[in-house]
Amino acid sequence: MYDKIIDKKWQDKWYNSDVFYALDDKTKPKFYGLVEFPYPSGVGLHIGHVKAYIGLDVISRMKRLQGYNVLFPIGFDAFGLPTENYAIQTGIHPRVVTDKNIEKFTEQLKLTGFSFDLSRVIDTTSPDYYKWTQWIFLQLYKKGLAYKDTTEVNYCNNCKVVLSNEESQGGKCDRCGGEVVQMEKDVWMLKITEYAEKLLDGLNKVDYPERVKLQQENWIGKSTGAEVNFKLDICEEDSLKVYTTRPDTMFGVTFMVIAPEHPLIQKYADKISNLDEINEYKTNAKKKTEFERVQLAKEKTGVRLKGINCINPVNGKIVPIWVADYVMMGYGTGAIMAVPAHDTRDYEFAKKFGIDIVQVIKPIDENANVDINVEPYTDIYSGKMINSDFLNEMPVKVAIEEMIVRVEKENIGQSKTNYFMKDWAFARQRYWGEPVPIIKCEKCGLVPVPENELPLKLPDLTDFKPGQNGESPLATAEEWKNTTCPCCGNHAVRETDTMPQWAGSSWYFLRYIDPKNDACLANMDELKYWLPVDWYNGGMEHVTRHLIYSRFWHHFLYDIGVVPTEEPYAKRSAQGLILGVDGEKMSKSRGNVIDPKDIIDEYGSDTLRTYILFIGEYDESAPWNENGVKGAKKFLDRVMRMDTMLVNNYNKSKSEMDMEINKLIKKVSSDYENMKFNTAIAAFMTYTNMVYKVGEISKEDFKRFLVLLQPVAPHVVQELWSKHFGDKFIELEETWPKYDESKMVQNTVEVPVQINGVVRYRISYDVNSTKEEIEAIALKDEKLEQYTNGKQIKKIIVVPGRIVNIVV
Ligand code: ANZ
Ligand code: ZN
Repeated sequence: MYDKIIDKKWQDKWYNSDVFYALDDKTKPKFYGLVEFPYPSGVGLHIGHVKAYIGLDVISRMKRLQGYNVLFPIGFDAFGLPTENYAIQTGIHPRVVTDKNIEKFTEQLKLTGFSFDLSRVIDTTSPDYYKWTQWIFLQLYKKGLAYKDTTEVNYCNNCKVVLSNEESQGGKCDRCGGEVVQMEKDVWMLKITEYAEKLLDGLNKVDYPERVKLQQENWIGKSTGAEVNFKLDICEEDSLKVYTTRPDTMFGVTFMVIAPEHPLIQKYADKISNLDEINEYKTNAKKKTEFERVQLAKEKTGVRLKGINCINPVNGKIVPIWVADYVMMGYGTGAIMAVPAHDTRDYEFAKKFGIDIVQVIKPIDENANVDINVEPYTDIYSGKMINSDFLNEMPVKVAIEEMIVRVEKENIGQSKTNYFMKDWAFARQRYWGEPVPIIKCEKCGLVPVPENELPLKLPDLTDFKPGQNGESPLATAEEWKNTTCPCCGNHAVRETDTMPQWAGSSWYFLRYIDPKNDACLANMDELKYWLPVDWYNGGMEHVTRHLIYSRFWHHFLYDIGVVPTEEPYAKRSAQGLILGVDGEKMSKSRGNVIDPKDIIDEYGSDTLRTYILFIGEYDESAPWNENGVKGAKKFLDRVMRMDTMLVNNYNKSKSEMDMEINKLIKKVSSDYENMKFNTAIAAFMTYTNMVYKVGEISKEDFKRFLVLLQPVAPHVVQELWSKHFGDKFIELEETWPKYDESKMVQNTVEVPVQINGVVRYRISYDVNSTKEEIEAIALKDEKLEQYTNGKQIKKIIVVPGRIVNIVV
C-alpha cells in the first residue's frame, strides 16, 4: 500500500539536500525548464498551479535522469494589487503579508514534491531584485523606449489604476472584472510598438503551439494599406487623412467617418452648423468602452457633420462626413473612407442613414449571385474591379498595388503599415510596485536616478490607500518624494508612479540564471550557457500579456548586448484548466474548488500528481473526478506491492517480459517528451497488470520500471528504490533506461508437437528458423524420448508457425 507517511520522509530528505540544484558544470548538456512563477496570494497554492508545474516537473526529472544539468527554478511574482488591497484593509504592511504568503507557498510547493531548485528562489519585491527591474527601465528610457505622454488611458475606477490594453481586453479590468473607462492622463509608456516586427519575426524561430503564435500575431495585428488624404471642400489646403487596407475601393467611397474625438471637429468648429448635436454625441460616446464601440453586432449610431465635406481625390466627387463611434481615435488616423458595398459596418450605417451604396468589386465567378441591395459583398480577397475607371477588370490584389502607386505619384497619400498593438501604459498609481527611477526637475526636466543609486527603494508608508484622481500613495511620502536633481543639484521631486505588475515578470527567467549577482542582472557566461530557456510552460491567458511583454524586453536586452539570444524561450507549451466536478471553471462562488492540500492529506502527494497527469490531455481542460483520484491511488498501491513478485531471473515468459519492458521504455520516454502523460500512465497500468498476471518481475526490469515512473510518482519510487536498491536518491544512482528495438518484436513462436496424432509437448523457436532448424529443435527436445519409447521415427512434417507432426 502507498502510505502517505512516506511523502514527508522523502520531502525532508530532498529539500535538505542539493539534489534538485542546477550544477555549476558547463561541460554537461543543459536543460532549462521554466514555469510561470506564482503570485503569492493569501489563498495559497491552488490546483491550477499544480497542473501548471507538474508537466515540466516530470520533464525536468526525466532530463536529470538522462544526464542533463537541469535548471528548474521557482520564484514569486509578488508585487501587485491583492496584497496591497489586503494591506489597506488590515493595516498590515505588504512586506509582511508578502513574506508570510511566500513562506506558505513554499511549504505547499514542497508538499507536492516538485523538484524545484530552491537555492535560486527570487522575489520580485526584494530590492536586490527590483534594482535590476529599475535598471532595465532606465536603459529603456535612455534609448527613448520609455516616455511620458498624455493620452487616453484605460482606467479602472475600482482598482484606481491605469491599465494597459493587454490588461483590459474585452473592456474589463483584468484584476477585478470591472468596467474600464477612458481617462486622459500623463503616464509612462513603453514603446513596444517599435518591436512589433521583431516580435512577429521571432515567432518563426521558436517552437510554440500554433494557437499561441496565432494569438500573438492577432494581438500585434499587423495591417498593411495606405493613408490617403481627402481634401476638404471648405479649404482645399487642408484634408482629412484616412487609413485604409483597401485603397482599391476608392471609387466606392460614398461617405467619410471620423471618430467623435477627431481634432477636425475642434479645428473647424465655426464651420460646423450642428456643433451642439455633435458635442452631445461625443459626450455619449465617452461613456462607452472601446469594446462596446467596435462590436460588429452593435446598432450603428452617428451624426452628419454639417458644413464640411470631402472631395474624393480619384473622381472629384463630394463626399459627406459623418461622426460615428464605430471609428476609434486610437487606430490608424481616427478617420475612414467608408465603402458600404463591401464593408459590413459601413453597409449597416449607410442603410440606416440612407446613404448611397456603390459596388466596385464583383466576384470572379460571373454567375455568382451578388445583390448589394440586400447585403454587402464582403468576400473581397479575390474578385475583380468594376465601376472604377482605370482599375476596371483588374483583380483586387493588382488594383490595391495600382492604387497605392497612383496615390503616391499624385501625392495624395502613401503606403502604410499599422499595428493593432499599442504602446504599453507602464505606470500604476499604487504603493506595492517598483518605484519608477526618475526625478522631475523644473530646470532639467525628467532626469534618471543615477544607476549607482539603485535600487530606489520604496518608502515605508503606513497608509497605502491610492489617492484621488489617480494620485499615487507615494505622493504622500514627503521626505522620500522631495530630493535634489542629480543634474543641477536644485530641489526636485521623484516620480511617484510605480511600475505595473508585469515589470518584474518580464525578465525573471534571466535572474534565476545568476540570482545573487550584484554587478549585473546576470553574468554573460552564465547566460550563454543557460539561454535560451529550453522549455517554458504556462497558461493561455498569458499569451497576449506576459509572454508578449517578456519577449519585448528580451529583444531589447539583446539589442543592447545584455543577453546572448534574441528570443528568450525556445519552446512553449500550455496546460489546460482543471474544471470543477460540475465541468465549470473552479471558483469560490460556485463552491467547486478543489484544494490540493485536501487531496494530499487524504491520498498522498503521488496520488495527486498521478491523477492530475492522468486526468486527460495535458493541454486540454478536464473536470475533476473523485473516482479518478481513487483509481490513481489504487494504481500506486499495486506498484507498492509489485516488489513481492521480484525474481532474479524470469522463470516464465522471459521473451514476453523483455518485449513489454522495452515497449514501455520507448512509449514512456516519447510520451513524456510530448507531454502525453495520460497515455504514459495508461502504459504503466497495463504493464503493472501484466506483471500481476505473470506473477513475477525481474530485479533488472523493476529497476527500469521505477526509473521510468519516478518523474510521475517520485515518493513511491524512491521508497521502493531505497528498500531494494540502496539508500541514495535514484537520480544519483541510475540513468534513464534505453530500449532495445530488436527485443520489441514478437520474435519467437510456440507450436504444439503431435506424436502419432496426439499433442505431447510444445516447442518454441525463432520466427526466422528454417524447416530443418524447426525439425532439429523438435527432435532435440528431451520429452521426445518418453513418447517414442525408442521406436523408429518414420516421418516428420513441419507446418511453420502451426504444428510439428511426428509419426513413429
Ligand atoms: C476602406 C475599406 C473598404 C475598408 C473595405 C475595409 C473594407 P485593419 O485590417 O484592422 O487594419 N478602419 C481604419 N481605421 C479605423 C478606425 N480608426 N476605426 C475603425 N475602423 C477603421 O482594418 C483597416 C480597415 O478598417 C480600413 O480599411 C478601414 O476601412 C477601417 F471594403 O477602408 B477600410
Ligand atoms: Zn535639474
